[in-house]
Amino acid sequence: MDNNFQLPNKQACLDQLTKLGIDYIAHHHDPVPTMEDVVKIKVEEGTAYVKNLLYVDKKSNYYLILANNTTQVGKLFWKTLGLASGNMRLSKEEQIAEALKSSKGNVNPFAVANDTNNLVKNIIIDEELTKYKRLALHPIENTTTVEISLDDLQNKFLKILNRQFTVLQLTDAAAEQKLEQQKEQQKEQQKDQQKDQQNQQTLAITVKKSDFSEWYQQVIRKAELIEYYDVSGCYILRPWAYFIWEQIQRYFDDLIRTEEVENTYFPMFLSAKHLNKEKEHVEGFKAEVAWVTKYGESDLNEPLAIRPTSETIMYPAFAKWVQSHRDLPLKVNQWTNIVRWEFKFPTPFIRTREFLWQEGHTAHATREEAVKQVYTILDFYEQVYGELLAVPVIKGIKTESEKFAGGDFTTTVETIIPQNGRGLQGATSHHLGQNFSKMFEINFEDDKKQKAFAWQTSWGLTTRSIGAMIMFHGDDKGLVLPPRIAKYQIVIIPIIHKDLDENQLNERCEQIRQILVKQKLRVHLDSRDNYSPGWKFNKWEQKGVPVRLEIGPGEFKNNEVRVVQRFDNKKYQIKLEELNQLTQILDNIHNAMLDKARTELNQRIKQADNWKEFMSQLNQRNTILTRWCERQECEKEVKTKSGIESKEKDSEIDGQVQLTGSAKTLCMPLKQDQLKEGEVCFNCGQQAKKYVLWGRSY
Ligand code: 87F
Repeated sequence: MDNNFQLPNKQACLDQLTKLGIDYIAHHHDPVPTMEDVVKIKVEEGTAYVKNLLYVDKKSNYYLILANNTTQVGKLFWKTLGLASGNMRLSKEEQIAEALKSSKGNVNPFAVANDTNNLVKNIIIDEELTKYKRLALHPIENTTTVEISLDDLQNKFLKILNRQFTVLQLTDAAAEQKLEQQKEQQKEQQKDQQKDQQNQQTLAITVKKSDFSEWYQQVIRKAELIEYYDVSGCYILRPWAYFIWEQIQRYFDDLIRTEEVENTYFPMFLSAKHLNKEKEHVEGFKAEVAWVTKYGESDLNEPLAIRPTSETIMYPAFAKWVQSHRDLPLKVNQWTNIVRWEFKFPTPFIRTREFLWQEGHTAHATREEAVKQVYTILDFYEQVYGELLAVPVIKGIKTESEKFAGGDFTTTVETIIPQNGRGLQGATSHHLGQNFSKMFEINFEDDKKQKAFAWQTSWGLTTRSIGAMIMFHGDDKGLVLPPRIAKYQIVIIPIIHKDLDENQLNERCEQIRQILVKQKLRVHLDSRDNYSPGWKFNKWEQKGVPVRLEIGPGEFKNNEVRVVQRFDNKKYQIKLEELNQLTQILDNIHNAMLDKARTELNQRIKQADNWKEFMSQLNQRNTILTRWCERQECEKEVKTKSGIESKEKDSEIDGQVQLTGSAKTLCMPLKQDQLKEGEVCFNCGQQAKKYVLWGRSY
């Protein structure tokens, strides 16, 4: 018998069935392209409606599946075939044509006769179908249905084509169900996780600011400033925090540009030889220097230090650049990261092993010029803190024991964290004298052709400043940002209401946003519809956005917005025509925040005339301004004695061990009251020379 026939149409197929001696019942009807149509055709008792599915994998192997109408082809089925269900696709029109010379809605087992290229690798029969007397199938075209037995299909039709089929259980109902359940469970879990994450973000801070160190940890994470990292003492600065740093950079760059300081970049590595060039000043810091000792699997010939500061990196180049007095002043600044491997307990922003800073270095022809530079920069630092971060500082000079050992004198901006009365060094500006220029031979010919050493300054401000700002202004609800550093100064929140058309409301909000953007304000419209207004209020409060604008039905109707100020929770309406007041409102907020902070700082400064008063104030978490003899031995004695007598021992403070209970000098404030004849040091009774501020410190 001819076993190499093709079946181009219905008639050829029916003829072939007769030829093969297959006993069939035929029904002629309109086309039935879908199973919905198919089941409407009346068939004999015990005849199964058959779903014909042609699958194809990525390698163009075809799988023809004859399934009972009610059977779902499960994922497990492909697994039992040793195939990945993910690779299987139902064939498209062109593929059906390619394999079976047939079309969608006309897939049937007779068309296998047309698969002359043997693309159909497997014909699979649903085990369910073995329970039926006959199968209802289309002879090539779906305008006819024939009922034939599975046996005939197998032994008379497919056999002659040299094709075999496999009977398989297409679904393991129980297993499939389990799989479905697992999927459902996974979905639920994912949902829960998402919710958890949302909650994590919005869930209120669980402690009050009075529980200070726990509060701080929660604020920096919930405000999305910091993410933890798996190297101790290193933290991820998230965009919300990095924006603040960028604002500081912009502001300070503008200031130093007025002084003709130029930005630059020096390498981060330095050799031991370089580092030790100026041994004296490095000695005290040596333990904190981090080294690179390997590349790949090999040792470096010469280990390289990672910059802890850049004096010894920069000054050899300075020596080359400075030849004549005309090369002076030389003023450079760089924004970099710094690594100091500290072993004290780390606190994000405040004390970290890697941090960001700017370091400025200048060289001048005269001492006066250098000293002037030192104080100009100190003023700039005061401005960064006051004008940008709304943090008040005290300008002062470090005592001999607290100054940068490499320099002549160190000026500083100090602040005091009101919550615990701890001093925090905000930035330092050093007069280096000629110490480094002599060491590195930074010299020049002066106008009288005499060789002279340059007078130098160096100064630095770090990401610690952000920590001070958080500590000052944050409250029980979270972060409170002063407007000039906030990524979003204003957030607009539409309050959807049934009496208000949502599109109109959103349009109004967008108009308001645009008006404010034109005023150069940083505005965000939070129109997400998957969060409630209440959720958004909390979220943006936690992140510290200075002003929230609410627009609900009342505001919409009256052409108003509701203003809510973050720092004092003041709420009021303003008219749309008054939106231009917002710049002023933000300025007022800044000023009010700074005023409040200054009051709080001042409350932490007490005076003491004797030891008893001194210790009493220290134990009430204050800093203390005293008359002082300016002797280093006396300073040391105060430090030791206060440590011993301190009620707050190391381990008790804020639940952290990093801070000592002893008091040290923070600075000698630039603003000094005149000392009167005969006034003496609070500690030793010798003649007083200066007022000095003492405190526990970070
Ligand atoms: C740690 C390791 C090695 C501070 C260090 O303040 C060296 C040092 O020299 C070090 N920690 N210092 C003092 C940095 C002085 C000075 N440098 C320029 C500044 C501001 C920027």
